[in-house]
Amino acid sequence: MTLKTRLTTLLGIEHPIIQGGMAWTATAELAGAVSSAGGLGIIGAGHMPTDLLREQIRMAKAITSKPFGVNLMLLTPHIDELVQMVLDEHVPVVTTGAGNPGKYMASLMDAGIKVIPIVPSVALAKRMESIGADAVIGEGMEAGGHIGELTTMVLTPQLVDAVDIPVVAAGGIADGRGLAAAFALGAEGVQVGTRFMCASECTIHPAVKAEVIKAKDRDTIVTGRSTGHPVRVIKNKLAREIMELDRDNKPEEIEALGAGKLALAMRQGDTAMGSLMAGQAAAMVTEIEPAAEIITSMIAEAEEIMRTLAGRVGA
Ligand code: TUI
Repeated sequence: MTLKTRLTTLLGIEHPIIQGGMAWTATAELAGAVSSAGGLGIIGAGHMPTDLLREQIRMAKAITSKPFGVNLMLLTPHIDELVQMVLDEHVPVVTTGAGNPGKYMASLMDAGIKVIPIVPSVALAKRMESIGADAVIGEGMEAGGHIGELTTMVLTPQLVDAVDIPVVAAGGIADGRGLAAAFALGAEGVQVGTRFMCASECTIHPAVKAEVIKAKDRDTIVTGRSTGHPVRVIKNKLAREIMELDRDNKPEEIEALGAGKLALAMRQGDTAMGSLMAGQAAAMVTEIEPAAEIITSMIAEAEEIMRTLAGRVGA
């Protein structure tokens, strides 16, 4: 048994696993390792300056001959410039987050780039399909970082019913059980973020990897609801301060306090005052291991589950 779907065919990849495009976290080293291992590696552009993202794209091309992608975070002020550079560099795949990529869809498609928007709702998925998206990633609120309202369990099947393009499930998926469950819901692939934070090739500060490994079931919380951009993080001093501002309904102060804090965590290793964006699945991440191990073990485990379940049917 192999896990081939319309998604693996669309992207020309071996395994239906997309790595989350985490800002300040998903660098060329990680993306290259994931793509080389047969998944789809993604460079997280976040607020990266255009020249730095270009360098990252070229580094990924040097690391792997396989397809990889870039995640464009649509709230970034210089997004127009990033899109132009991604077009110039002929990046094979673009995923988008934190907004509606409608404005960029035609130019990306014309350049032959596969576009896979991340969506938190059925309505946005339908809109994306209607303007030519190649697939959608439905991200449940179990995920880390900026999230929507729905859980992966209820969002995924509704997306599968609503659109004809492939649906990728994201949020809370960190092992082969999650992968098999996503397939049961009708998804044709998964996006995995938090577990790849602890890939050996992930260049985030080791102190953050230690926090992910230490995290237990209730150690992430959603902060910043009052800003309209709720963000899931591992609880720390910063998160508690933001929660307090949330309670007092002070969104401007949250924006000010939050600025630069993701880089402070991921690059500097400040686990107290940095933003430890990670999903609920942090509780299921127990070790640092190569990206290839993560992928092959997830696939083997999912295949074993599917074989077992198939054997049970009619028994
Ligand atoms: O984008 C993410 N996760 C992120 S982005 C990020 S950087 C950031 N930092 C502080 C505040 C806000 C962002 C950290 N983590 N995941 C994909 C995702 N996209 N989740 C939810 C959405 C989304 C939300 C609304 C996508 C589209 C959308 O559309 C609204 C509209 O315009 O219809």
